[in-house]
Amino acid sequence: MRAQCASLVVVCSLVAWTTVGCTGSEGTEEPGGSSGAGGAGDGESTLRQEYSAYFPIGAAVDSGSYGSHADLLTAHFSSITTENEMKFESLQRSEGRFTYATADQIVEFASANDLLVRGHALVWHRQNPPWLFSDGQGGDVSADVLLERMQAHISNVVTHFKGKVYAWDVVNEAIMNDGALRTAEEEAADQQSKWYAILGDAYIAEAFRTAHEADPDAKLFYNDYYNYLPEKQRGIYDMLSRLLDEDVPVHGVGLQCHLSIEPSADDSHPSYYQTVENLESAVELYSSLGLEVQVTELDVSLYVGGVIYDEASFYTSVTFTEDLQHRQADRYREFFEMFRAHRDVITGVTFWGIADDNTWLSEFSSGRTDFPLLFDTDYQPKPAYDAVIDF
Ligand code: 9MR
Repeated sequence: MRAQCASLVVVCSLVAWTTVGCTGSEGTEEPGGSSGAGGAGDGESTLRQEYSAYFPIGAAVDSGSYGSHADLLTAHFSSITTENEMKFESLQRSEGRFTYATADQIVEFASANDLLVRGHALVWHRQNPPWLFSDGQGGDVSADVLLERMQAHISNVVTHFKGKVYAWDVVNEAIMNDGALRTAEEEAADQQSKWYAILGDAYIAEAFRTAHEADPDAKLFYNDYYNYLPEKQRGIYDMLSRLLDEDVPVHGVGLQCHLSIEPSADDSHPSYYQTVENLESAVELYSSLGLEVQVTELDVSLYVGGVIYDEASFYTSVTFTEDLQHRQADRYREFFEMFRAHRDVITGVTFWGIADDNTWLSEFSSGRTDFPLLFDTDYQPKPAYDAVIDF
């Protein structure tokens, strides 16, 4: 029964995608070259076209980048995700006052340009407004009140974007590296979950139920990182399996996929396990539950896990040599081969940004810059782009 429902979801998603995807993926010329401000030149094929028979290709956008990168976005992408603009603190900074203006502008741009919209993220342990978990007197709010606040937020937001946002990351990052649920006891403060502290694991099922009630047509995702870690992968699988057994309306799993140019050499570092095989096993495991899978936040950093970098070794446009550009391209190529091989269950691949001038990986206060996407800081296609489009 479970598998049947989910394959219906996959079919529906493909039908929906076909209606927005470009027809005629007959581009004959080599990509690259005279792409002007980053859009494709005449006769050049685009990512959107080349992948129209596979899955939508998405990009995370922010309040500025959807305008500044409009040429690239509309030429190459068929889906967008708001990078920060639909997070709890962005939409309900003070209780009961919803601020939709920025997100609405992005959604209008998407609808004017035939782009699907993924909503990110309804319930997360980060980027929440201070009032959310507070009783207003210095303590935590009660479980009853927090549950009401969560339901009110999800209902309001999902209803507001009904028919415009086709998929939601409903719960983000609820599982730790060892496969256990994220609790309030995690060592680092920024890893702790107040949702779990106050509501226990019940918040997860309730979040999905509330979102489904608000928009029964939206696809509801559980989204997380490090899916290549065997224990985390098993923990996510077990949680999803329990949710499905309880008839909780979860339709898919998001694999964030913040990758590095190579796996870590240090076996105590999570990215030691960052191989195509390990990620593929996550795709197979989750889809065996009848769930669809989306790659939701893809990028390939130049920095390798477990290696210590300092100002002198931070990459710049000069030290991002041709050799490195081609190694990054090879890394993209091997993952995309796997994604394409699983197009029956992978229903979207989204990059976490558009071009290298605007990436969360260069947000560090240390000044560390990174070059993790397919288009360079001048919006021109990189070798990584060729690796993804030539197959
Ligand atoms: O890209 C986002 C960045 O601009 C924010 O500063 C950061 C704050 O937490 O969140 C980033 O996006 C994250 C996403 O929401 C969830 N998965 C990890 C992403 C990168 O940190």
